[in-house]
Amino acid sequence: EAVALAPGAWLRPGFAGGEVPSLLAAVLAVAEAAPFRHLVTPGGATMSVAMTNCGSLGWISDRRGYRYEQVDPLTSRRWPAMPERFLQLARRAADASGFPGFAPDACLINRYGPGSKLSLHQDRDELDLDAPIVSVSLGLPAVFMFGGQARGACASRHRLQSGDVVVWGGVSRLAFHGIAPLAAGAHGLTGEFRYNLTFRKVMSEP
Ligand code: MD5
Ligand code: FE
Repeated sequence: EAVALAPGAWLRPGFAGGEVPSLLAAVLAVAEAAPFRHLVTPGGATMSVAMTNCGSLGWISDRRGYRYEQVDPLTSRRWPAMPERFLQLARRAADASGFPGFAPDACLINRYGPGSKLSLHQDRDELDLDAPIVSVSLGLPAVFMFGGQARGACASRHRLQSGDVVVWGGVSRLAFHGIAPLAAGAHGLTGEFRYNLTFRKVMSEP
């Protein structure tokens, strides 16, 4: 049932299938307290993906750089708590993929509209690089681009559909990756959007 995309990277098609409606409801509740916004990169470009966070830390970007913050700069309040169902799902997926006891302290929520994309990048703003990243796709499908260990060429492409979960650990934790521009469409639950939850362990245990 699980597909190895690369060493340490496990695609679990439909792993969150039955939970998609309740996960979406939780996403919308988070966004009421911490609205989706288009962040600006250090280079001054506005990202096409809209983002928010839940958990004790949230990922942000501005002219000063990329980092995790305890306080949402838009609301000046702490990020909303991570819903219990988010934690349970992320832990269950990590357990099934050989990363027992995953305890994420951050969940970045990405919202893709028509044409939104994420250029090839690495996720390396986290202090704990031994923990995996768990990603959950909701709504419209997207094309995931996997670039491997070197910047530049895209090594493989995979379609990610609603309810799919990917666990990125081991040597894949620092692989280059991105999302191709979202094709316009209409999903029964999310309309014109794709949402992606990425669960991260930012702080290393003392
Ligand atoms: C997405 N989000 O579909 C993706 C899913 C992000 C991001 O890339 O940074 O928000 S997470 C994909 C991921 C994470 C860590 C490692 C690798 C892929 N990888 O090794 O390819 O919105
Ligand atoms: Fe990423």
